[in-house]
Amino acid sequence: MSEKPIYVTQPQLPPLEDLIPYLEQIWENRVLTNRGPFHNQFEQALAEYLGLEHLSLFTNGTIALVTALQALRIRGEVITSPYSFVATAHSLLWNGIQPVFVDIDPKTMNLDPTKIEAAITPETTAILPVHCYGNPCDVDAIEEIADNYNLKVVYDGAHAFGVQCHCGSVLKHGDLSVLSFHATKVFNTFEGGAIVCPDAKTKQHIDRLKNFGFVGETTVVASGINGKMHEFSAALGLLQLEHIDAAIARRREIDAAYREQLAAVPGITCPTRAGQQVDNYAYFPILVGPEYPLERDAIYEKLKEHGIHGRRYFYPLISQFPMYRGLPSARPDNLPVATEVAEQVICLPIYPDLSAADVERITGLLRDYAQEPQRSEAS
Ligand code: T4K
Repeated sequence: MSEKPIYVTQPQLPPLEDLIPYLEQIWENRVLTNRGPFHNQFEQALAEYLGLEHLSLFTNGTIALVTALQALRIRGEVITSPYSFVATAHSLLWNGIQPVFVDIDPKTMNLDPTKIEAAITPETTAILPVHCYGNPCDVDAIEEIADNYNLKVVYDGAHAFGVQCHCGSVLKHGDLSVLSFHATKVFNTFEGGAIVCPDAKTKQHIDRLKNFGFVGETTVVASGINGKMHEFSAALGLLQLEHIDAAIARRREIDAAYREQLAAVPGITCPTRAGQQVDNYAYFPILVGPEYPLERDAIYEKLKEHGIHGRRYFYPLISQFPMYRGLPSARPDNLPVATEVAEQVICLPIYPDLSAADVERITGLLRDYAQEPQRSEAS
């Protein structure tokens, strides 16, 4: 097998020569971090691009999540999705909060709002839903529950860069929303993240929290953390904004090609993107059902033999990791939909530089395996 490996994603980067002037400026003025000029410029430009008024840049999405929970002083129990990257629940543990896992909706793969109320106890203080794969959560239903029970809502919007639902940016919902600009995301600053804030006062509080809690030179008002984005990431972010629309447009073509080429393959489901008015095509999950001759893990391994490295996002469920599996809400019988989806999912490669020929090669293999007579024995 001599072909170049294809990974689930490949970071999008601007032309290197375009970055040099930015680096020269950093070298010239020697401001590397702590709200430097590129940080402030990028913060504003990003808010404008996303159609938001207030956001605070962070060093990564995980520290942003931890800080968002701190900012709202969330304690006790928080209802969240088991079907996500482990950072979602880890941000709760880092705040001494107990996660309470609630099952997902099979269509959106997001928290199922009809199952949230049954999980609320006197200790519940908030809901931490995830816009999984960039599919918007049912924000209206979640807001109604939160209002009825006086709960805060922090959205993990790590996958939801640029996504708009029925009322504009999906990131406007909840008390706070968190973004990730990790290398593997639709929009990257190498590492990076942000908290979307409802108003200037909240942003000011969060700006302080990400800078150790400092106000001025000698006063510390909170036990803050170091969550600041540095100048290199911010400069890169400014450049990345110039290319993001073209990148998402290319992702859209790849998404459409996969759907068309896999439509007639029995046992392979391409979940429809649900509820986006504007989509970002962040991931391309497929579900491998019992009608397909090979089990999910067998396909995953066979594709790897051909240099195609899909990923089983999100298997195992967060609730199956050692620090969570003892929780009552982590039992698989409490999470039947998430458990089944996690057993069936593979995210296929999707990124702007993936060629049409590569997509055809991947779908061709999946069509070939579909010809096999029956599920192969354990392999
Ligand atoms: N909430 C949610 C819902 C999230 O999905 C995430 C992160 C977070 C919160 C936390 O945000 P951050 O703190 O990360 O900002 C990756 C990412 O590390 C992680 O950011 C992401 N979610 C998660 C879904 O995926 P891995 O362990 O799969 O990454 P890795 O290194 O195996 O990368 C996958 C493939 O991407 C590689 O096989 C090759 C390619 N790749 C990766 C990197 C890092 C590159 O080509 N270049 C690169 O630099 O977790």
